[in-house]
Amino acid sequence: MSKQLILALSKGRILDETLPLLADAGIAPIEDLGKSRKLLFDTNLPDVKLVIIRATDVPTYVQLGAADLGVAGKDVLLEHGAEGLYEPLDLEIARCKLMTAGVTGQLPALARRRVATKFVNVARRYYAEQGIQAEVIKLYGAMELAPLMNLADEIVDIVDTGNTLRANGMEPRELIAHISTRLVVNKAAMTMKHDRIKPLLARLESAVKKRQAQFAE
Ligand code: PRT
Ligand code: MG
Repeated sequence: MSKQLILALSKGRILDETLPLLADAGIAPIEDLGKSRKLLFDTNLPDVKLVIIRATDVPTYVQLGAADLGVAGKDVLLEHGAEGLYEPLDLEIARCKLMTAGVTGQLPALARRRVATKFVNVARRYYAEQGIQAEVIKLYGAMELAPLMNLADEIVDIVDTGNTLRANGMEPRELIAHISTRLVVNKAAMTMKHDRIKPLLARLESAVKKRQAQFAE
C-alpha cells in the first residue's frame, strides 16, 4: 500500500462546507478548485491528494480502497451500505432530514403505496419496518414531481427548510433519519496507514469542535 493518502470529497453543496474544515485541519488544495476542471488535486501536504467526485460515488471509492478516506452525506451512506467502511467522525455539516412526503392534505394510501425516490434501499427498508406494502419506483431527480404527475402516492427525499415541498403542493410526513455529513475510512487503510490517518482524524475532530463552539457563541 502506498504511503500516499487519498481523500475523496463529494462535489456539490457538501464541498463548500468541507473545504473550510479541511483547511482548519491543515489540508488545503494547491489550486483553486472552482477554477479547474481537474478531478485530482495536490494539497499543501505532499502525500495527501484530493479527488472531487459525485457524492454517490464516494462510498464506492473508499470501500474499494481507491481512496483511503471520504466525505459523504449519511443519506448516501445509508443508501449505499457501510460494508468495508468505518465512519469515525460526524462532520456536522449539510444537515437535513430524510423524510416521506405527500400531497398536502391527502391521506397516505392504506393499501399498496407507490413511492418514488432515489433512495430505493432506504425506502424499501423503511416501509418494510413499518409493515407498509410499498412499490418503490427509482427516480434520479425532481422527486417532488412524481405525486403531482400521479406517478407515485408518496416520495422519500431530503428535506431541509421544506420550501421545495411546499412550492410543489406537498408536505413532509414521517421522519426516516436525521442526516449530516460523515468522514468515512477504508477499513484496511485504517490499519495499514493508522499512523497517518490517526493524527488527521484528530485534527479534523478539533476543527469540527471549533466550528461548533463558534456557532454556540
Ligand atoms: O446532484 P444530486 O442529485 O446528487 O443531488 P443535489 O444536487 O440535490 O445535492 P448535492 O449533490 O449538491 O448534495 C447532496 C448532499 O447534501 C446530500 O447527500 C445531503 O447529505 C446534503 N444535503 C443537505 C442536501 C440538502 N441539505 C438539501 N436540501 N441535499 C439535497 N437537498 C435538496 C433536496 O434534494 C430537495 O430538493 O434540497 C431540496 C430540499 O431543500 P428544502 O430546503 O427546500 O427543504
Ligand atoms: Mg448536484
